[in-house]
Amino acid sequence: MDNCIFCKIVAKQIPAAVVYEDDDLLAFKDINPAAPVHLLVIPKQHVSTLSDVSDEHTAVLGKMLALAPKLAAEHGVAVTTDAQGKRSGGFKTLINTGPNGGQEVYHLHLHMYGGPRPWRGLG
Ligand code: DGP
Repeated sequence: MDNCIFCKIVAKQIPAAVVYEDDDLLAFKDINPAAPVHLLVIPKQHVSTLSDVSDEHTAVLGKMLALAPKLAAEHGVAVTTDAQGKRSGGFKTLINTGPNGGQEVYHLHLHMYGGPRPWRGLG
């Protein structure tokens, strides 16, 4: 898609700190991180928003979500449970959709936030 910044990252026309790539997905570090770990997972195929997905996108959406805990483990922010059963760590996933959803880049992306709090502007 012309003039889509994330399509340009997929095409390696502009640089990004890529942390994962396969035939369908790319994941890279957010340029303006709101948390110690802030990654973006995108489909390589251009889809503007979550409102634009259809049944053909179900598999890639599932892959995006399933990648998040793998990235969390690789970046040290997975949920862990101690011998007493107390959980620590963990991460947040978020998809902003449209103007009221706070979406700024119109190429579907899943935010993955983690690491020690506080995080900027996130609950
Ligand atoms: P959203 O508001 O959900 O559309 O968030 C878009 C995110 O994309 C925002 O956190 C900043 C990030 N971003 C924007 N442009 C670039 C870029 O050129 N490179 C990288 N790595 N991230 C970008």
